[in-house]
Amino acid sequence: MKTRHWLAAIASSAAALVPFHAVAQEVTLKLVSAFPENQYYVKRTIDWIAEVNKDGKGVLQINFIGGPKAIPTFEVGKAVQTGVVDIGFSTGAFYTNVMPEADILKLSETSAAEQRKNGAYDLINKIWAEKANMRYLAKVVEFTPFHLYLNKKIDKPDLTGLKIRITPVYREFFQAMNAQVMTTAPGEVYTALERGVIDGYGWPIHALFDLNWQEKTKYRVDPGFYNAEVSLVMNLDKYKSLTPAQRDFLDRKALAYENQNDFWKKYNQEEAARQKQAGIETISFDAATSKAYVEKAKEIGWANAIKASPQYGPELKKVLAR
Ligand code: 173
Repeated sequence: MKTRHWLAAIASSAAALVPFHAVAQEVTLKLVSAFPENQYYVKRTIDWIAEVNKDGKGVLQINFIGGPKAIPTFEVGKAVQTGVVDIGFSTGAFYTNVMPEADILKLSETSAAEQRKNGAYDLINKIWAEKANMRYLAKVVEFTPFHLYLNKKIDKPDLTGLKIRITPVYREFFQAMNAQVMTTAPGEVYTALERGVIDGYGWPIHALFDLNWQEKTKYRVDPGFYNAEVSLVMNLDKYKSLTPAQRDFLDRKALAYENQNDFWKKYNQEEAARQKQAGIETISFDAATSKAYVEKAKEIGWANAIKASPQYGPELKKVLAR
């Protein structure tokens, strides 16, 4: 009896001496960007990381590893899935090699804020967990249409004879207009334009200037279509290994970043004006053709989503489409 008391006393005083809580509580997560480091997206994310690191002392820190020079654009998803890195800053089109569902988020017509409420965010996390071993932390770019940019003039939505740079975002839509397509990471587009290897490319309304593509771009086709999705995704095992306090902190910081998405509305208007100033002409169709163009993009997008994921395509449509 006496001996056991004595042992217990030693054990508890030893525990008191070792501040194991303090040691275990700070974790450092590695983050890599699938977008080139000179993109404004990445600057915003680096600013967010600085905030996280300022407020997260003793709880959670993020270490920015770099962009596609560290891990190539189309490999970032795999790196997150397997835990080579903890967090990826990417878009679904860049990790369809992990699961086809990734590219379906471009079809969102509901906002990220609405998706937090209508079950979409939970469904996304169910799919991302099951099929990609990922936690979808936050969407940080939205309200941003994609456009077709060209160096040869067209007068109707027909891309016969034109070679167009794509990612999975645009593939089926541009092919339906008879384009010859070529997939490249953003980092390779400038050289492809410069060498005349491509006659155009798909890209959001913004961020041309980040990569100097305005120097090599003559036309933007209006209207835009779909809704660019850029997000922070995390290795699920790592996410689960966080303490409740760390997870809560990270969730709150990611949500705060997502809550700034209205920023893109004004920014996109400014970017369109900047394109005009840089001499990029717009190609527009008549009202009926424009309407059919956008509808066709949507129809092809969902048909392909459901074909690629008969299991989750229809479920996603219910919460993403209007
Ligand atoms: O065109 C692309 O590289 C692409 O798919 C994309 C997706 C979201 C934001 C920016 C680009």
